Amino acid sequence: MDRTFLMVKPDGVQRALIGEIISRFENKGLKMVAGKFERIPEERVMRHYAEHAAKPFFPGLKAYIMSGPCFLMVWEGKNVVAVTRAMIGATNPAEAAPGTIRGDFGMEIGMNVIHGSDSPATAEREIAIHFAPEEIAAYDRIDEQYLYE
Ligand code: IDP
Ligand code: MG
Repeated sequence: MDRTFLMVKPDGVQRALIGEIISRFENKGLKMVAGKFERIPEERVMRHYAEHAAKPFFPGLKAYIMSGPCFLMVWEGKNVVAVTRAMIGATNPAEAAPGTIRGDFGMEIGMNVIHGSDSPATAEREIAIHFAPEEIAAYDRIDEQYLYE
């Protein structure tokens, strides 16, 4: 089954949105297979956001992600990367469609509540940065026969 890396960012944690966000993905039919609550060490923040390291917003992004604990997750489901990116919405919450997480819960691009991998290859890379294989627990959900044809 396809996997992705999702993370409630420090603003989402402080605004007590972890439960709401998990509920959205659970209700959709996706399956959480790993989760942990932590302040991400600098070295992993740098690896995670390596593609943005040279951009002008990077110092602010790094300070934001390290400003408090995050809730890091691995989720499984058919086409999970595209499905969760659609549910998360556009990068800038001011432009994200209503009904998406960023559209419903954010105001500005620098405080956009949640991260989601943008491709299957990115997902594999990001999962490996944040989780050891033994932290991921595969299992069957009892409703899978009514989620998948
Ligand atoms: P994404 O999270 O929707 O994939 P990316 O372009 O990969 O968006 O940017 C990564 C993160 O960097 C964003 O989620 C946001 O937190 C931050 N970011 C991106 N662009 C800006 C900006 O112009 N100003 C401030 N922060 C930004
Ligand atoms: Mg991205």
